Amino acid sequence: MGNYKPLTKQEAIEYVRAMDGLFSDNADLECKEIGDGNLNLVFHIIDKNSDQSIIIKQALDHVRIVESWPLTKERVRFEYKAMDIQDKITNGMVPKVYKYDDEMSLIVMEDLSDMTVMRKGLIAGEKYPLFADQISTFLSKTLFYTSDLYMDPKEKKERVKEFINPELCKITEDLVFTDPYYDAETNNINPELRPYLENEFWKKAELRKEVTILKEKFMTKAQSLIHGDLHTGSIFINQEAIKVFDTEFAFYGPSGFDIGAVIGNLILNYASWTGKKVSREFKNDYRNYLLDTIKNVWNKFEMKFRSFWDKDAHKVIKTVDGYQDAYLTQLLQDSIGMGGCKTMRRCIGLAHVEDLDGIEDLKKRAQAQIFALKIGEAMVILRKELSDIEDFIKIVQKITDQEEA
Ligand code: SR1
Ligand code: MG
Repeated sequence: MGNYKPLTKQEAIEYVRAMDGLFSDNADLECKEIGDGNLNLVFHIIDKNSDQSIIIKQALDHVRIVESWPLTKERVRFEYKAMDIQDKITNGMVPKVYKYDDEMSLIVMEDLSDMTVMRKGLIAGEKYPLFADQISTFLSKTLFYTSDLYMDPKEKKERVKEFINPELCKITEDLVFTDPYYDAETNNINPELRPYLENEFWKKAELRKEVTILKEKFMTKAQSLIHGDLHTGSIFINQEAIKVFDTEFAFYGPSGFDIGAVIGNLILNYASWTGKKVSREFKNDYRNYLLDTIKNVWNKFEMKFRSFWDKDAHKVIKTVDGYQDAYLTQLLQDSIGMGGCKTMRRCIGLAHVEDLDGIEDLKKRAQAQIFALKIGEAMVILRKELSDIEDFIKIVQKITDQEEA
């Protein structure tokens, strides 16, 4: 890592100019630093002559949003390796990589800015009818084909070793599974939400216990190679396709964490409409769309996962009566429970989401946050009672009816 230095915009241009075959010699390159995430630098470089463009993502040696928080740059290696595996398994559902530079801790990759970051699309009230089918393909393929159901056990354990990603896991252990459930210093709290947290939320001993049980599962269940941060800000989308990016949190963890991230982030958007100036008709229609999407994500995921199992699982696994059903019920419960934690952390913890923080009136924001917290809590507490996704949808509808009454 001897020659590492964070690039300036000019150095980013020089870097890609020196890459063979990327831009032509007479390219008129312009660079903008467009990183709006929590951790990294992101350079967008365009050739004004041809409109051809690329992205450089470079790790800093600290958390971008908290300069005093050091972080190893090796996360780029995890991201690159996981992208490579996901690319092969899903046949191109991640951005194309043009170069990985270990020394500079950067990846040069396909520019997908003609697509939309899904979170922004949902905030704008866009609908994506193909999303459930697309993300269920990504999830079922990556989670099945990296698991012990399919892989040679020795190779799988090599992979587990290769993907030991302690620093990024620690961020999740703290920010998703620990800090939001007490008055931790790292939390980022809307003052209008604080009374609810102090008087009610932080007194919920059962909730804190169940979240800690899920945290243990996150720390110990090396089930599949998971993306590790699959929120709607990690998905580029348009009406035809999705591309999943930002894989630096990848490690061998519980499959339900990825499925839960998708569901939890759809729930965050669902809750956010409480604080927005939209008609009741729009709100109901859009919320129904979000619940249908959640239902379809799970049902399509389950159908595809079962078909991969029937086709490609180890022979002996296929002969165990009832194992497939038991596996999928457990996975549904893990997904909803972990999705609940992902929902709650974005209301209280360090890193929030624009769906809720875009509500400027802090009282209204608190109302939407409390609604999200109630759904998140139910996801954790009631997860063990779920036998299909319809059970979960009914829980959300019930909490919504109480909210609207
Ligand atoms: C300090 S990093 C905060 C969050 O940003 C990433 O997107 C992850 O969600 C992480 O928890
Ligand atoms: Mg990220």
